[in-house]
Amino acid sequence: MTQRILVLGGDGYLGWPTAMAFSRAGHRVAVLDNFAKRDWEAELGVRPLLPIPTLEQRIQAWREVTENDIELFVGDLTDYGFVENVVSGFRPDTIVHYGEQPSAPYSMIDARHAAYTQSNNVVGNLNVLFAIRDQSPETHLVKLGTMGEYGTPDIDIEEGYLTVDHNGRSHTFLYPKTPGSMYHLSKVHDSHNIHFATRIWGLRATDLNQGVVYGLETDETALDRRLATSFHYDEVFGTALNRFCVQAAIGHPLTVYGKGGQTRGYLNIRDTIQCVALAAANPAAAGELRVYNQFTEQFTVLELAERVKAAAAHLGWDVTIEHSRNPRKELEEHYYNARHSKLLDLGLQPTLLNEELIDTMLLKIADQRDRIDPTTLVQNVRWVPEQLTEARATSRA
Ligand code: USQ
Repeated sequence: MTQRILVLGGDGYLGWPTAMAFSRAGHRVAVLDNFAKRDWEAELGVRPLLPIPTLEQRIQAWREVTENDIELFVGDLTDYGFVENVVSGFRPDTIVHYGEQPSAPYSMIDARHAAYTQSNNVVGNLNVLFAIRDQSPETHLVKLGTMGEYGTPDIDIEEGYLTVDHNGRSHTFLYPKTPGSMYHLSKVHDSHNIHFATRIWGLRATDLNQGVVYGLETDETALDRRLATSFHYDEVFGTALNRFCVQAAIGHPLTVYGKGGQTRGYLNIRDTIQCVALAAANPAAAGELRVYNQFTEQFTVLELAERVKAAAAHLGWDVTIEHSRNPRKELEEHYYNARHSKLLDLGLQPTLLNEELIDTMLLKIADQRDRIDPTTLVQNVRWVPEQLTEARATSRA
């Protein structure tokens, strides 16, 4: 069935490819963005691997290449009047919400960045919930959460909910959250607000607890250079596997933090597109919050680095792995077993990580070698400030 789909954060790494995929599938698509990511890039002196035209130019290119239109709303989700106008005007069947500050390191820079991340993300999401409630209560919200909301508990991670037996009685709660950064905390707060909106106002929502995404191409970005997505490799916005591939391409040691036993769920960007399409095609009922764990495979960071090293060796590149001091505070060896069957049940066909896929990524990245800025690979954002570490060490001595 054709839907009216509004993609929040439509200028981003995932938002733009998602918008194109829905548009190509015949849906009426609008994107919304305030271009904040481009400001954060300027603030930190980093830039995406590939040149990214303005969103207006990308929409124009999309029209030229496919004869499909994507509508554009420029504005800030923290401005309630703007959000209400967009929702009442466009009346989306589905809102796909990626419009948040997505980086854990960015949120840990200092008080200002933590407060910005949490207020931007939480207030923006709250405004979306109120606008749906008051202007378009049948709209299905598909919200990008994160696997990092759960943290790394010493028990199996269930898909959204946990039933607790206590003193002879039983109750099902949202699975307990132990997130590892101010950014991941913002998504926990969002999840609770969305749960509230489904319970109290009867809204429909799906929370996608997504793992770490990798990859630089989808079927649609591959159609034309101007349709490329904003792929980052710097310490703040780049994610593990993407960074390791860029590091391998310029002969920089792969930056495994600490022991490297940190285990996370991972997925290919092509699977993000599939998962979001499946979530949109299977809307939650009124009053229901569906939660899916959106990843296809789990790896330790050291395994990922070893795979990149092996795939690079296949191309004749000599890559080294370096266990650098971990700038984050996280477990480096831990139990991790997260359920992820609901999207497979809906028909997800996983794109699994293999050597060929890594080699394809490495070669595409190598084509852009002269655009890579190695000075942004290590930016030293620390979870615990140096002074505090020293003070704690002194007080223990
Ligand atoms: N890591 C390294 N070396 C690096 C970069 C990262 O060892 O050079 C380690 C980190 O310490 C961490 C793991 O790799 O243990 C993943 O880090 P990441 O930077 O790839 O991902 P993360 O900060 O967790 O955040 C990313 C996205 C975020 C999304 C999240 C999904 O930026 O938007 O929500 O992945 S998840 O990790 O499942 O929470």
